[in-house]
Amino acid sequence: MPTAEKLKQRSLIERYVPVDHTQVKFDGGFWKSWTETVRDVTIPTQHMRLEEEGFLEVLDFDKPAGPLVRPIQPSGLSMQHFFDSDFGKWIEAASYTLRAHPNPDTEARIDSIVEKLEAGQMADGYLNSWFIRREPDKRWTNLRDLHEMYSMGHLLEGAVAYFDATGKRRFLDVMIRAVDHIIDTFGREPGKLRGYDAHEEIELALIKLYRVTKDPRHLKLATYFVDERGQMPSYYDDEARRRGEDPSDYVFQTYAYSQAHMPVREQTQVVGHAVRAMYLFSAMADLSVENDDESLKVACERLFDNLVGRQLYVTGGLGPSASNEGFTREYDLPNETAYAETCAAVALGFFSHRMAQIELDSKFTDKLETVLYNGALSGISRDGEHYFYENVLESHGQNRRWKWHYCPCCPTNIARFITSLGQYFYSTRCDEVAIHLYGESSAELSVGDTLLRLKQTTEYPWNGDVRISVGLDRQKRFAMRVRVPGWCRQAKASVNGESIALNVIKGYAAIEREWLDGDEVRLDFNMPVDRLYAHPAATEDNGRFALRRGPVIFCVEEADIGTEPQRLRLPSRGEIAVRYDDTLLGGATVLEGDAMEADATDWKETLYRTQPPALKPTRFKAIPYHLWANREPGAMAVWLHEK
Ligand code: FUB
Ligand code: ZN
Repeated sequence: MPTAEKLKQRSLIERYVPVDHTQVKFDGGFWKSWTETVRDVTIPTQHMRLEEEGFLEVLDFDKPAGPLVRPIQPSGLSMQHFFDSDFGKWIEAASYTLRAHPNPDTEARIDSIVEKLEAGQMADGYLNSWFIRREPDKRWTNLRDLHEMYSMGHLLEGAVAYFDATGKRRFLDVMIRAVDHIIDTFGREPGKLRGYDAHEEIELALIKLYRVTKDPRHLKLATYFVDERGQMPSYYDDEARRRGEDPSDYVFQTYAYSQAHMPVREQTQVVGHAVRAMYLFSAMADLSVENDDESLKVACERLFDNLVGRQLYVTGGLGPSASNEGFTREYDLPNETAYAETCAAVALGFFSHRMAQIELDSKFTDKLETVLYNGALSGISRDGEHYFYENVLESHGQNRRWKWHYCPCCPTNIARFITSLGQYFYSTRCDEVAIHLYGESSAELSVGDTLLRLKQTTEYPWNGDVRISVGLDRQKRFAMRVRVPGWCRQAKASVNGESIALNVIKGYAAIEREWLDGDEVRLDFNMPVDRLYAHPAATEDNGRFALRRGPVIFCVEEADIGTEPQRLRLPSRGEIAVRYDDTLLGGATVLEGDAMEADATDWKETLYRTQPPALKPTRFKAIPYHLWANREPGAMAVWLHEK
């Protein structure tokens, strides 16, 4: 039997470590304009919104709290309870831009928030603006509904990112004191509360903190929160009784809403609130590595498979229902009423990415890529200052992007995803580098003791031809593990012009050799237009297909065809033309082809009749789903009726 210590060493050796996001630069291609827009437009305008909408006023600890701007909901929660999380996430997103693009103005804004947080922090370390200013006597009395640790978790992630970017410790120290307070308050030791927050988030934040501080107490607390979740009798029942409430009056009726209905290792189906689930699973994946806990890895993989196999929209959106912001029954994937919150897609990106570091399998990175180009990116407009909270797959024109949202959790989430994008491209392990994502970029990474420069030249995702040039100061033997995307059925590769066979294992092919400076790998991922069909149990999609090319899912928008796409019937076979349209929202690939349109001209005032409508020939144009709703209002559909 290997000792625990040996197991720990083994897992640390086997795990892939993602590059730091600053090691990858998007100096051209698809991501250049998105990353610049988010840095130069999204980050400053989000701060403006936080100010305009009074979010930052919650930090005026020296003034009496003003009237509520967000009413209390039936659960007892006001969105104001978690305003801290919004600027915490904004700080995190902004911090990711600072190392490569120092910005004294942004730093000053962050410092001003940190100063206020520090001034408001209670003597025992407690830090949550709502409770400090409004209900100090109620702190830690309702973990089920009120998001105390969710907010602290986002502040903590912000503090770690800001420390990382600037080396300034102040915010980090404030948050370490807050964590010390949580350690004193929660746990299995006598005298402590055996609670955990119903909205997961702090768990993954604590692991980030642990990776900076190496303080085992930080890891222990994260482990405790994950292990304690779902233990019976439920903490939330006891807590409700202590508040004088009947636990059965719980608005959401089941603790599955918070993945707290059973211990996490026993869960087999992804249930409840989608963002919560993805944050929890991300923490579980991290802990499986840090604690070398195979049982958590197994649970994560089972849950991932359930999600992807039965509950995920083709766009990578997840959580179909508004009523619980989450999952319902398996295969319930309504299109027009899809909730598919941007935060949930971003968080699936976090979860998938973590899983890929534990086990190099492109089933994980395929989903990271799907959310990246589709269900998460659709959450932000091309101008970088309008957002979707819900990412429907079909609309009659009623869905428009918001300048800000009543509950603005999504804008800062998509911002932090894009400002830290580089980390998702590569990871390393001993003498190996794994290439997960493709896109025009240049990177500097360390493979073993050697500095490696990788430059990707490509029009990806519009084109599957990727050239990767290798820069080395001295020759070096290592394995380059290249991902062959799951959507690609025909991949070719060459090194320095000589074809090589790709031996693909779990979606990655290793090219191992003595690499020299100037070597070039060429990957050619054949990228046909695919018609995708859904499982028959996903009944809304019966008789329809979705168009995919490479990692991009397409949709048809009324703006391009002058009628509702729901009226079209598309042929199940035949050529669909691919064209790069440089006039479309900064340039994008579009798909075009023949279709039929249900003709209404001879229907007059008739609503129903015994004759089906005549079909008249027309053309269709499909654009990338992530670009929809950036032009005039109109209908849109991802799933298109088949003729
Ligand atoms: O409750 C905090 C955040 O706001 C959740 O993660 C989102 O679903 C939204 O409800
Ligand atoms: Zn959100």
